[in-house]
Amino acid sequence: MAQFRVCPDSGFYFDKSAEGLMKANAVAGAVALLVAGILGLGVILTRWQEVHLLPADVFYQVLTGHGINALIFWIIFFEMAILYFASSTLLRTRIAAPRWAWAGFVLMIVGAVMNNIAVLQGNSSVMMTSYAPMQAAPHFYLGLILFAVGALIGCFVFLGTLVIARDDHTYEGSIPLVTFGALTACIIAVFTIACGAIILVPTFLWSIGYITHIDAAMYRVIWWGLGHSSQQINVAAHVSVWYLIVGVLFGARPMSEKVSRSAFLLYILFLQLASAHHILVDPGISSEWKVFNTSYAMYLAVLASMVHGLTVPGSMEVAQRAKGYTKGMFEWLRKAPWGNPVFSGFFFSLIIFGFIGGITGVVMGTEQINIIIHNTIYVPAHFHATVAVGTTLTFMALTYLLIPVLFRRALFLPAVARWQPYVFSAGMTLMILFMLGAGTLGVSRRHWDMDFTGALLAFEYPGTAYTMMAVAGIGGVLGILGGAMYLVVTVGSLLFGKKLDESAGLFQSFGFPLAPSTYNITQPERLQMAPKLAVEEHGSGGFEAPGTFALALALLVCFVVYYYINWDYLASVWPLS
Ligand code: HEM
Ligand SMILES: [Cu+2]
Repeated sequence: MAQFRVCPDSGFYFDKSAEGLMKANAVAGAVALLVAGILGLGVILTRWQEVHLLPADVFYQVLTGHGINALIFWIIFFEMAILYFASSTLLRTRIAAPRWAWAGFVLMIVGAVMNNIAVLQGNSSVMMTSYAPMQAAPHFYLGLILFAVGALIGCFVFLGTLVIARDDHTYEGSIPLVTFGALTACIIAVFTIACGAIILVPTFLWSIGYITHIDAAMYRVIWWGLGHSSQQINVAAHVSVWYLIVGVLFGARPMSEKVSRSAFLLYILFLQLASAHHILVDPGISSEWKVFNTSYAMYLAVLASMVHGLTVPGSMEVAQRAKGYTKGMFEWLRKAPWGNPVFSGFFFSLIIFGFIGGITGVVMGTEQINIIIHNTIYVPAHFHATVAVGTTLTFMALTYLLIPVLFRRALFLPAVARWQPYVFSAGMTLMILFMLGAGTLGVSRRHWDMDFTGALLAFEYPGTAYTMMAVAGIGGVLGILGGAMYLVVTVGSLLFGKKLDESAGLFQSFGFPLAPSTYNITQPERLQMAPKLAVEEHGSGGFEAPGTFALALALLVCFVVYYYINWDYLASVWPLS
């Protein structure tokens, strides 16, 4: 029975059932992003002290909803779409157990809606981390548990699909790098969801009264097994998408497959351990463990990201140079398709993830200097560089790539799409940099009132802290505008975009298959192993990506200077001399 179609523009094969799942998950993710964005506006307009939009209780409620919808629901729905794409489309195989995959999707929807209802009802404003002994309504936890079970089913469908592809010999050699990266993400996801179950199931039972006590320290350690590892899923997923995008746009192949694969393995081996930075000031946890985590384990984890940060632009540079863009250090970059949002979105996410997210991450991960900014607004600044620009912007870029290929629609308002990555990156960068500054001055995260109105022990921040939060506010509003542009383009494309396939109607945009005659391929051609790359063959060809090397050195210099500044700052806060 024919069940595959081939996209005439890209050459990607789509299995009929997998295609519907990709669409449905991506659309559900976009809805969560919409909710998160609206709530994010409330958050940032409250933290901008001169505006101070929301009253305290609503602020914490809105912050809870913002964090969960953005970090959990948007990203994980979208990652499910990526898992199905990376397995079934990239390996040219039918998907395993599509009914199970749909059941998982339904569970995820039910869970997400249930959790949002709990937050909306107002007695679950416990933040995304829901630290015990703060207690939320039972359906807050139950929603998260159902969502996680659904996602776990998706992971097993992905693994099953890999097995089918291997048994059917749909590809030669080992699985492609992008699929390998997705596999890493999936393995970490299973670990993550296990931690989530270990801690959230008892917490749920506690909320309905079956368990009398949840140990706060235990909760935090295990919860971060979920909270931190899930960020590694995101990194593994968006790095895989980077490889995909440079492959599609430039025909680039990794500089060295082996090195890139080893770097993915480092994620599995070390990043979970690195979760200690979240509990560095917690009592009851040994110093040895903290020190081990914030030194060796963290460096090995960071090393992996640095390898990808080098080989992704490096492979793009090699491909561009092969096309003749060899003038000077940076012609390959100057002549890149800057007007194509797939490229600009990917490249900005790479740069901001590396320069801002990476550097601040190492600073926060270092036990000694972490103490300067622990629990300040510096922390959300850091992770907006990693997840809101790194992961989210990468997924936005991928969406622009997928709308014609997967949804068979042309982009709606292409001029808006072209500017979207610029507006979003500019706004977020402004917000991030100024929140970093305010955090260094001590401004707390998750804090409704910088003025400490009516507090018994008054405290006054320097005037610059207020100014910085105001500039961050302006940046945040600009970032929200960029997010809104993304949603206008994507939703607009799904509803009104020019049809690239006659049967791509309204329902097809939300998961229904195209006309039966489109699926006219019974078994896609076998995926051939690509010939060896020239750069992999000779031993001493020199470093063929000097521009990338220069960028990497610039990163190193920024890091060293900034690291030194923080140690210096620590010495002045706490005189050692
Ligand atoms: C452009 C839109 C965005 C704006 C203006 C924004 C603004 C903010 C601000 C100001 C905070 C910190 C509040 C505080 O600690 O007092 C925050 C928290 C947070 N944001 Fe965003 N954000 C945006 C997009 C995103 C995205 C895309 C993600 C994830 C993919 C995200 C994930 C989070 C998370 C997880 C928190 C922490 C919530 C908590 O502390 O429990 N945000 N956001
Ligand atoms: Cu972490």
